[in-house]
Amino acid sequence: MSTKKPVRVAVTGAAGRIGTSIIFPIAAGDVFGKDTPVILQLLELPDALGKLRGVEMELRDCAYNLLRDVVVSDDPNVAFKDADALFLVGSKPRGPGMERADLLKDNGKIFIGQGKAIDAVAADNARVIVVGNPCNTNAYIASQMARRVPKANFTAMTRLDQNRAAAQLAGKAGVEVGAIGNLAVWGNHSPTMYADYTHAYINGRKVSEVITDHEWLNTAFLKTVAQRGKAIIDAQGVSSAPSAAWAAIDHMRDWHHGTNGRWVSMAVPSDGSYGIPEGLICSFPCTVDANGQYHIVQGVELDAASKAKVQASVNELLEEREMISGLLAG
Ligand code: NAX
Repeated sequence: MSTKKPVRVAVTGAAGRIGTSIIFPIAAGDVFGKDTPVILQLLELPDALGKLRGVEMELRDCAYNLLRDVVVSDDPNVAFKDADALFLVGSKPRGPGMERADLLKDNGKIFIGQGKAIDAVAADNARVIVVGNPCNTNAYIASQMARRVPKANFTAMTRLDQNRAAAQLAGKAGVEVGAIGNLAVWGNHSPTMYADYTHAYINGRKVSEVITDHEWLNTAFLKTVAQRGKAIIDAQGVSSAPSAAWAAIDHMRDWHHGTNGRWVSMAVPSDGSYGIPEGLICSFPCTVDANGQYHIVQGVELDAASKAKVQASVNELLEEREMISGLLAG
């Protein structure tokens, strides 16, 4: 039996499609390591607690060696208590005819409450990944509630966009996905995000040397990645869940264990790098050091076309921030 201190992991929306897909690999040791016990602290809306009890039974029935306990609650102050890592997945979906501004405001209220609860009861160095959309701005809202937990610990997920882009490039080049490096997603997790392949390599060679169909790279590739969420909904009638859950696991695992110089896309509070306004939660290429500290990769030369794409996505983030400014002031 491992004598390591268990990692307390909170997951919101845990009875939902992504939440359910996240918690089993966490309990199996896929995020914090095969020698690290975990305690899962699951949050749901009151109406979904019955369903969550069923998920809890299944979790226990997997008899995971590393799973020390499961806490189920509809109260963030209970589910987030002493949490070391938090996956904020639960949020209100966009309904038919709903304006983006309304969605931002409705979700903003959730993330104000959850941000306050994190600051009140989570571990001092709690690490947060927001998956629930609009995830960058939801993470920004939660980060603004933090007084004790560092704001830098509030991140949002763009790893799914990176994984989608890597899979497309690998498929086109006929190589395994692990051959792709230095792929960077910039901006907002929305169709405006920019999957920048111009610095990426395939088995050490520039992407544009290996994939000579530059027309594909600059049109179909970028469009496929940007529109992938919609394509999945069109095909299966529901949004991506297993791939989103796996991307969240990739994000937290890399943040925990480090990336050994490998670039990973994370939406993190801007420190002003690349002229992106400070505090805005924007996707950058990052590396994570052996102490689990992430760093925005510096010195990436963006050509004029890349700069314009990044700026368009940053402008969308600024608009979203403007739309919720009243909530934060109130
Ligand atoms: P589901 O509707 O299956 O599950 C959401 C769950 O969250 C529900 O069980 C609901 O009861 C719960 N919930 C809602 N408000 C809550 C609150 N205040 N506290 C606790 N639980 C709450 O949706 P699912 O497919 O799991 O998607 C979850 C979120 O991920 C959505 O916002 C979705 O848009 C977002 N996504 C984000 C992606 C990303 O790359 N960042 C990609 C996939 C996905 O679209």
